[in-house]
Amino acid sequence: MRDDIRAVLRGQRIETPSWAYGNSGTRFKVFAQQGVPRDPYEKLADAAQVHAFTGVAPAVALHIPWDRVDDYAGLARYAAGLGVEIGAINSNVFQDDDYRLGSVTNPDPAVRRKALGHLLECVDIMDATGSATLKLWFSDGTNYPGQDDIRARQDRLAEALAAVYARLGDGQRLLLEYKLFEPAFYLTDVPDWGTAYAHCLKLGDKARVVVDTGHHAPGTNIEFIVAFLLREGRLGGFDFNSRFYADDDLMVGAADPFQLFRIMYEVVRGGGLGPHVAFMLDQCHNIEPKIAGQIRSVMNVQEATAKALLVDVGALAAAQAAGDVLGANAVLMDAYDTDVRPLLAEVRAEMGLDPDPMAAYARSGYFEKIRADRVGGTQAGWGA
Ligand code: LRH
Ligand code: MN
Ligand code: MN
Repeated sequence: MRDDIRAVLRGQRIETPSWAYGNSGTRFKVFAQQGVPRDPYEKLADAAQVHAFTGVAPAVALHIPWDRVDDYAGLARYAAGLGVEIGAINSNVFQDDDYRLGSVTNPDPAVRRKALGHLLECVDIMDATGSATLKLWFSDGTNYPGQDDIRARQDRLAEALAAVYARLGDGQRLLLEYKLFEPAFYLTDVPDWGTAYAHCLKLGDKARVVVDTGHHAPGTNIEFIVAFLLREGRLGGFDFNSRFYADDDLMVGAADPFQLFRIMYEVVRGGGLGPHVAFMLDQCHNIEPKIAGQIRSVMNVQEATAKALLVDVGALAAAQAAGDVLGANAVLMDAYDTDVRPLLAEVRAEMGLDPDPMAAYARSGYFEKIRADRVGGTQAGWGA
C-alpha cells in the first residue's frame, strides 16, 4: 500500500465532543448510564481514552454552558496533562427561557444583547483555552407564518455575526452551522448552506461554513455542498453523525457509510484533509456505551478516509474524459469496496497503537474503573 496514503492516515485529526460522553436521550427519555462523567474534567479524561486508543483524536470540543468551569486556562492545562487539547468552543443560545422567540434574531433588543454577550464570552473562553474555533449554531426561527419578519431577522443575525467577527483575534475563526429545521418548524433563520455561506462571505475570510451531516433534508447531496464550499475556500469543518430520519445524532458512518465515503472523496479531491477543515463528531450515544461509541465513530471516519484515498484518480479522470460512465463509476466503487481494515491496522501498528482499538479499550479496564469510581454522572445537556 502506498506510503503517502499511510502518512495521510497517520496525520488525520478527528475531534470528539465533550457532550458525547455525558448522558443523553430524546425528548421522551434520557437513559442514565453507569460511569458517565460528573464534570468537564472527567469528560476530558474519557476523551483522552479515545485518543489513546485511536491516536487521531487529540482535540475535544466544549459546549458552553454545559462545560462551564471557573478556570478555563486551568481546564486547558488539565487537558494537556491528559494528552489532549481543547477544540472548538460551541456556543449555546438555545436553552434559556429568554430565547423562546429566538436569540440573536429575537425581536426584543435585550434578549439579543444577552445572546451576543454569550457569544462574546465564548471568544473569551477561546482566548483562555487557546481554542482557535468558535462554532455557532442558532436554534432561531419561527413556528407560524407571520410570527416575525423574515428580513428583519436576517438583519439582526447579520448584526450579531458582525459583532462576534470583529471580536475574533488573530488565528481565531468562526464556523457557522446551518440546520434545516428544529426546534423551529416553519422558518429557520440559518436553514441551509447557502444562507450560512452568504453570511460568511459578508463577514470575511475568518468565517466558514460547518456541515453537520444530520442537518439536511432526506436525499440531499451533501458531497456536492462539500465540493462547492471547498472550491470556494469556505468549508470550515464537519459535525459528523448519522441520520435515518432527521437530526438523529447517531454514530457517523453507521446509517450510510457510502455517503460518508462520497463526502470524504470530495474532501480529498478538494484538498480538504488538513488543519483548515475541522473534522468534528457531533453525536449522542443514547443507548450504546459512550467511549466505545466514540472509538467506533473515529474508526468509521478513518475507514471512509482510507477508501477515499484509494480512489485511482488517474483512472477516474481518464474514464470521465472519455465519457465512460460505467468505467468511472467502477473506479469509485472499486475503492469503496476495498476492505481497508488491514491497512488501518497496519497504520495503527506503525503509530505504536494496538491494531484493534475497540478490543484494546475493552481490555484496558477503564470502563470498569469509571463505573466503580463515578456515581451520579451528568447529563450531556438536553433537559438539564
Ligand atoms: C444542533 C447541533 C449543534 C449544537 C449541537 C449540540 O442540532 O447540531 O451543533 O451545538 O447540536
Ligand atoms: Mn451540530
Ligand atoms: Mn444537530
